[in-house]
Amino acid sequence: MHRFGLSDLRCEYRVNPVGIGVRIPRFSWKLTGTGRGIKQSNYQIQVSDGDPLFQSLTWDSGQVQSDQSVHIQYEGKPLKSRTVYHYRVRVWDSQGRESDWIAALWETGIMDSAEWTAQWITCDLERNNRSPEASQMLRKTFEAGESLLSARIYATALGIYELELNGERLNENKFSPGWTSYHKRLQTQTFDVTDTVRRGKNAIGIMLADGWYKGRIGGHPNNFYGDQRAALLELHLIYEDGKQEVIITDDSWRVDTGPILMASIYDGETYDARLEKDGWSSSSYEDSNWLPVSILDHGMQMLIPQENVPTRVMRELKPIALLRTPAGEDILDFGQNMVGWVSYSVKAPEGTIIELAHSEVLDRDGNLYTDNLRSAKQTTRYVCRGGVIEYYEPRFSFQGFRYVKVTGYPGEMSLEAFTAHVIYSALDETGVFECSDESINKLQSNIVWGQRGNFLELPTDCPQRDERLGYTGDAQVFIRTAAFNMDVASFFTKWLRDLKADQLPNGGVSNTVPDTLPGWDLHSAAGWGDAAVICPWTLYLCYGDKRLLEEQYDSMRLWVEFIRNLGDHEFLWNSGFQFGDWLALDAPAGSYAGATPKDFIATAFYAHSTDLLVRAAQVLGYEEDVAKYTELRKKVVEHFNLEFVSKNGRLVSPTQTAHVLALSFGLVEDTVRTRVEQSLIELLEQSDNKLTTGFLGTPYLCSTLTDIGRIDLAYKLALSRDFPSWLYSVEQGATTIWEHWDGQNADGSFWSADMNSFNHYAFGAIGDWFYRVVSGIDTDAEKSGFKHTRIRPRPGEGLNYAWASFQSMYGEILSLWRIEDGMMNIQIILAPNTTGTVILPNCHQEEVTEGGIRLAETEGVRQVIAQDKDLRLELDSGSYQFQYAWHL
Ligand code: RAM
Repeated sequence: MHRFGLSDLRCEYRVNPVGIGVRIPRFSWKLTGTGRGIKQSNYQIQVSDGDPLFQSLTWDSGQVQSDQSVHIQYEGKPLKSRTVYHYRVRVWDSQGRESDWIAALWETGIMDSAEWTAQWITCDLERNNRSPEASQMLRKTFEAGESLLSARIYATALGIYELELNGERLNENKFSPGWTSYHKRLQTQTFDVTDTVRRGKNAIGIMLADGWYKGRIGGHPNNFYGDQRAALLELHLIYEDGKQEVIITDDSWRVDTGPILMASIYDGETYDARLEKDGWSSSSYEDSNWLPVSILDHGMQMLIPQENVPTRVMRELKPIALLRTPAGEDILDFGQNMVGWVSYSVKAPEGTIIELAHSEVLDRDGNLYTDNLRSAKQTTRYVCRGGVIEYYEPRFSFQGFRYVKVTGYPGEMSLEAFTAHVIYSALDETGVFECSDESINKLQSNIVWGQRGNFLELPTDCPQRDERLGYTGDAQVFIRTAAFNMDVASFFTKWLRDLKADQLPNGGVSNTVPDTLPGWDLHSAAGWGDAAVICPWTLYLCYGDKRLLEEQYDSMRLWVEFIRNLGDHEFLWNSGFQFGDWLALDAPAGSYAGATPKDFIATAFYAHSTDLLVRAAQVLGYEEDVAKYTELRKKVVEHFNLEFVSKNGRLVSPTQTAHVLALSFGLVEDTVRTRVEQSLIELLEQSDNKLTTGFLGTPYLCSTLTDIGRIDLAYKLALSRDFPSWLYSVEQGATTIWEHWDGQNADGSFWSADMNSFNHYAFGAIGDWFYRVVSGIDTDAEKSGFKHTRIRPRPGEGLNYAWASFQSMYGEILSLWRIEDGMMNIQIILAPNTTGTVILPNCHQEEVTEGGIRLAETEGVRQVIAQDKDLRLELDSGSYQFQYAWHL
């Protein structure tokens, strides 16, 4: 008998989440076991409020006959705030085997904003003769009694904050409370401090900096969201006898400034260690010369328990070299473009100033290059206290860099003294793609590093220059790749709620979320605003998250209605602000927008978003909308053809992007389609098989070529090392994805100083093609979230093996192909409780074996159908090894 059980219990996608606010949380688990065809037949969930022994239950699902093992909704009594819920699950499989109970927990935060009793505290630094740029330190002492059962802090800030308790930094979270559309939604955090609070006197300290709230953002000077930082905190002490005490932020707190003289997301941090206030967050600290705080009337209605995963230091890197540049600068090379900060230790005389300037690249001469950062300074400055070995690490600013110019560091610099801390939202990595071409593997690594660098609180365009904004277009083109590489469900759920919160009353969508361009007319560009529809749909495909689709549905529909109501043509999108095919190589001189007409692109996206809206309405059973938007899409496609396609099938725009969008979004049919397919190939030939596409065309280029039967061309493009191509940047030594195809030329010069980030994931959307086409792992919209997986490995010239593994919510899905000694070997893994359709390329049933056994006799293979030159198999879960002679 095979082993059987379950593992990885999750509540709202997370293992033992603390401080969440979901009122009807959903549970997921994975079935484990060896062998094929593992299928859940029944499950049982029990939930108890505070009782790990499950003696009193708030919900018992009873034995439910169902194969559902993800997103099962809690159906017990209404949940209470600030409560630990234990839950346990057991399952039965189709052979009647029963698993053990597996238990986990989740804890609610303050779920209703009206429950907050604390007051917002602040201090007008300027009026109190303190520098307004300096970080505030706020503190309060309190007494705790005996026999404490639990202690929790609930907190948030206008700005970003860190907590200390009794002289200790509280936890690993960085940049709390994260970035949301602050006036509408502000996340609150929960910290378990049971072990840190002690009997007798205690002290809490809050460090508070500008962050996104008060710092400069995009083109805005300071104070974008507000001109006062503030903190809000409640400490709940619960004793064994049931007694409760609550310590809150109120006018009894004291405030002062300290060593952090300046902290800015873009510009860096200045820290004067001589101004440290030793022991400031311990109870014995003397604060009589600190200032009283003032109360800020800010309201509580925007408070929501944390939705995103927290931001953390996710890895650390050591410099690989110390460079002395022609300009005589000392530069640390960390070997990898990344995002985070650099810490170091130093022993130097009092007042020594050490400065670290961060940059992504060196210029042609090998000197530090910072022009592409525009106005962002990303420089940290530390003033030594003197006499001892000092350690410095910034707190409230992050940098995008590979190189660090160090000035003022005394004596010989040792690489050992410096560490780079890579910081991003603590997302689990779920995907691996690897193949026989090392440059492609490097490209895949660059894509993942781009995601690490730009998934800090929200999907940003870039992490280094004076933007770092949640550009919707970038997020939309990359989300599918992102969802393979990492578990981005909570991350995007939170971001989409901000998108919805910031959506204009007429359905328009800001080009950055949170909206940092308010009041401008520059919203709702095609391919940007469409994130409102594309992102929830993609999450539905990848995670089967129907609730999110439901939640976002109005926002999706409003977006389509916005387009419909725009301008004077109901079925064409030919007005409003547009970015076009951003940074395409066919852009006319002096423009960032490619040559494809903007109304062509916009109308294509109009049809695409309407199409996805129809699919969402189908999933949700909104029949009226299905009919209504099917009709609308038909009209849009009709008018697209009238406006942009000649009767004989010639597109008005002879660009690769125009052809790719028309084909990929299914806008042309029959003979017209055939002609458009042909012209795409001709266009490629004319440009010597070089791509010319920008942000909007590139993501669909290789998949379109694959769909029209020219996967050979897709392989050629993907494997090309010549400019312009993905591997060109790899050849130039890139360690992340460049914003522009020729960010840096072979001679070391730059295409421009202005729009030239070296960590911009948009073109990294090719990752999706690696996973979905080369290794061939794809979702099935009917049974989304990998309940059923379609696997179609697609070998091509230039590779002799490729494999991808993906940790779905059900467990691992793997596809590997390898051509060796004239044999094709294909390994497939389908997670327990799932099924798959697998297409074995180029073979006949008789010649295929699985684990040495003929297909007809293979356990788990339910159906074999010959399909063109391929073989289509319907498989049960499990691991399979197929083999057959490979001849083309
Ligand atoms: C640039 C951003 C981003 C792009 C917009 C249009 O400045 O970096 O990538 O989406 O503009």
